[in-house]
Amino acid sequence: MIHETFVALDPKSAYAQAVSKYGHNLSIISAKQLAYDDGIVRCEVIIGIPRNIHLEKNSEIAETTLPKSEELVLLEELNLLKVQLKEMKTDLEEDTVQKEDEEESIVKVKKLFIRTGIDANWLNKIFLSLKDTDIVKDDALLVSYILEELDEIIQVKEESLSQKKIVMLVGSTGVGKTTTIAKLAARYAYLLEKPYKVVLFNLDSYKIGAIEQLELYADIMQIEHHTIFSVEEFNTKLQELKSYDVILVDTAGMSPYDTKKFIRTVEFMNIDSSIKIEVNLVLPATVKYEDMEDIYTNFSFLNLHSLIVSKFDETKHFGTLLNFMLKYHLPMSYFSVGQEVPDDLMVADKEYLLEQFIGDVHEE
Ligand SMILES: Nc1nc2c(ncn2[C@@H]2O[C@H](COP(=O)(O)OP(=O)(O)OP(=O)(O)O)[C@@H](O)[C@H]2O)c(=O)[nH]1
Ligand SMILES: [Mg+2]
Repeated sequence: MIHETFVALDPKSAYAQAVSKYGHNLSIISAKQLAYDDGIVRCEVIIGIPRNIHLEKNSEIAETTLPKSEELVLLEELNLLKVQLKEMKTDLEEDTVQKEDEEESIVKVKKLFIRTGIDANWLNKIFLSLKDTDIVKDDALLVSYILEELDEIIQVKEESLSQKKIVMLVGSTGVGKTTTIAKLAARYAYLLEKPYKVVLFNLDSYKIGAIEQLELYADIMQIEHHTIFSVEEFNTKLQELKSYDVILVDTAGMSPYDTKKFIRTVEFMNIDSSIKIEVNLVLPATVKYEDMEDIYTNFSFLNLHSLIVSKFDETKHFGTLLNFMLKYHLPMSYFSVGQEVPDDLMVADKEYLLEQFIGDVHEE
């Protein structure tokens, strides 16, 4: 692993620079804010890059900085044109499939699925791949095929408590982090085949009442809990509570644009702990399509391990949620299906999600 520092006005932009240079297979080593001599506060993020990728990219950069001959410039332009032509061809082909072989079943099935908010481009690609097959002639077959494709792409992270771990919940404000963490605490401590030793940490000292909210749940369930105010305290407590099986960490709700809170969370994540930290993004099933991308880009900065879908009971429309999974491939771990602690929690289940979705597809 090679370390390289990226500097920007916020951690997200610094991370974006690293991604555009080296791709997605990166680790965040640390992040800090510094006031520069020009009076501007900048964020320095140290990124870990796999050695081979670092070497490959830097030799590419060295090559591209050499003066180019006219011939080379022409060749590059030609290649660019080729790519553009190919894209135009694909678009044309997709259009043709839509217009010409819009057999009745395609038109019908497409209409059903588009109504749910599922990505039309993704659907068109499926229809294109099925061109000239019998599947496109039959509504039921076509619907099953699309569901199978969804089933293949959606990933589930199995529940595993075989190793000690720190489970941290992050997400936008009010999505259900604290409620879900209380449900998880009860599940791990009392509801599985074997009781696990669970402790709750609260990093949220921003919100009025946040400490009391988690304390109340913890007291009722008789689960040890601590409010943590600094990284040092986090480290000390982790050492003291080494014998616990699961350390559940609640964090403050963060708007995806709240740089300060992101940096603070990264500091907690970067402690030198021998115990694995799993960061779970809590995302409501009611997520708006327009917000989806910002949420993912900003929270993915925290090296997400899995997705907890909250407020599953508050909607019957799962198209946007499925788009999120199709696009970002983040495996889901739990569904929060109501306000009741500890009952309203389910281990994530693809079949259940797809059943709910198909209900939405067929709703008149
Ligand atoms: N219907 C429904 N309500 C939920 C669910 N999960 C949480 N809630 C409710 O959503 C509200 C906010 O829940 P919290 O757990 O406080 O959310 P949070 O993410 O911790 O909020 P902040 O700490 O302020 O960011 C509460 O009224 C919860 O009872 C769920 O799965 N379904
Ligand atoms: Mg909370």
